[in-house]
Amino acid sequence: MPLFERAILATSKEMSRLHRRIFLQGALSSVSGILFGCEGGAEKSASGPCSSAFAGGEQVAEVPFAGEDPVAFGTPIGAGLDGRLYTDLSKLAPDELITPNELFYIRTRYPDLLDPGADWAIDVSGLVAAPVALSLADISPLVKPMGAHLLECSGNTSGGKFGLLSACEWDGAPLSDVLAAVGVRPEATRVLVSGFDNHSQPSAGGHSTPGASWIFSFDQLEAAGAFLATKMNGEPLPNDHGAPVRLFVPGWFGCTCIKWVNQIVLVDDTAPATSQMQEFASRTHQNGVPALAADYSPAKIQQAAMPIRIEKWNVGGSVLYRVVGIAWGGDVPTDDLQIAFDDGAWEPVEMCPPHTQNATWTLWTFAWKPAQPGTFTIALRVADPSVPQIRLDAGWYERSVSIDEV
Ligand SMILES: Nc1nc2c(c(=O)[nH]1)N[C@H]1C(S)=C(S)[C@@H](COP(=O)(O)O)O[C@H]1N2
Ligand SMILES: [Mo]
Repeated sequence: MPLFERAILATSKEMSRLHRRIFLQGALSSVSGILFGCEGGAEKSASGPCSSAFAGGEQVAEVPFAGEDPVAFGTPIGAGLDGRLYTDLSKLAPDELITPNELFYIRTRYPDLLDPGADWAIDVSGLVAAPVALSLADISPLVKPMGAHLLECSGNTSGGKFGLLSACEWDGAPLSDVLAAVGVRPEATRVLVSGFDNHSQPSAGGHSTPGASWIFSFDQLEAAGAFLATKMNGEPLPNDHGAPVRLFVPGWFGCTCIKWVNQIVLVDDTAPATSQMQEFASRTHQNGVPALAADYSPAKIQQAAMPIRIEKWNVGGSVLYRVVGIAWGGDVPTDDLQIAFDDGAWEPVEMCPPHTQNATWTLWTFAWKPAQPGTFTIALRVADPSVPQIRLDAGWYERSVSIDEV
C-alpha cells in the first residue's frame, strides 16, 4: 500500500469509526427501489416536477470543501505503483457523467519495464486440458460493447478529494466466453487473473506490493459480468489503464480490475489468497485477512454517496445553498438517500428525473438553508438500514464546508 494511503487509513477518524460501526452492524440484506438523478431547475419528469427552489435565482459562487488539501486534478503524478491521476468529481453534470480517458483516474502507471511494442499473450494454465497462450487475435472476436461502468479505488479518500473514482464506456470480451474457449477441467472452481506489475522503482517505503492478481469463483465472475476490457470510450485502452487488456469486474473495487493481464490460472477452493488480496483485505472490508481465496467475500462497492459541489445561490435576494452529490454502488438502485448536517435531522435529497441504474453514478441535489454561519459536516445515508452501506455507516465519504453567509 502506498505510504500516503496507509497513513490516511491508519490515522483517520474514518477508519476508527469504520471499525467501530462494523462491529455494531447487524445482518445485512438488500432492498430495491428506484434511483433518481436530478439537476434541479424546474424540469418535468415522469415522477413529477423537480424542485423549483432555485427557479429564477442565480449561482453566485462555489464554496470549497473545508479541510481538504488541494489536488492537481487531471494530471498524472508520480511513477509506477505510486503513480496517480485524480478525477475532479466537482465537474460532474447531467450531460457530463462519462469521464474522458485523459481525465479517468489512475492508480499505478504504465510499468516502465513493459515494452509497449511487444506482442501480447495471456498464458492460461492450471486446471485446464492443456496450457495455452491467448493472443489478442484470439480474444478480439469475443469483444463487444459492455456499457458504462464506474471504477473506484478501494483506497479512495479525502486526501485525493475522493478523485480515485471515474466512469466510462467499456468494450471487452466476457471472461466466461474466454474461459469457455480454453478447456477448463471439471475440478476447477476458481480463476486467478494476474497482470504485469514489474516496475524498476519500488513503491515508496515498499508499501504497495507488486504482483497484481485476484481470484474469483466462476459464480462471482458470471454474476458481476466480468470482462477482459480492450477499449475505454471507444478508444484502445490507454497505457496507464492496462493496455492492451485489463480485467473489469462491474460493481467491484478497482483492486480486482487487474491491468496488463498476462496470466489466467484455473484453480480450486484450496488456492491461497494472492498477495494483492491480502494487501487489500481491509480496504475491501474482509473479515481479517483470510488465508484462502475461497474465504474472501466479493470485493463489491456497497451503496455509497457523497457531496461533490456546494453552490451558493442568490434566489430573490436571499442566500440559498445547493448541495450537489453523487450516489453509486450497491446491488440495487435506491431513491432512499438522506442528508444530515452536523448530526442534525436526516432529510431526503432530491433524485429526479427517475434514474434506474447503478452501474455508474447518479446525481442528487439538496436545497440547503443553514440557520447560522459555521462549519458543517455533511453525512449521507440510505434510510433503510437493511441496505448494505458499510462506508456510509463509517462516515468514509463525509465532507465539511464552512458557510460565512446565510
Ligand atoms: N497490474 C496492475 N493492475 C492493477 C493495479 C496495479 O497496481 N497493477 N492496481 C489496481 C488498483 S488498486 C486499481 S484502483 C485499478 C485502477 O485502475 P485505473 O488506473 O485504470 O483507474 O487498477 C488495479 N489494477
Ligand atoms: Mo485501488
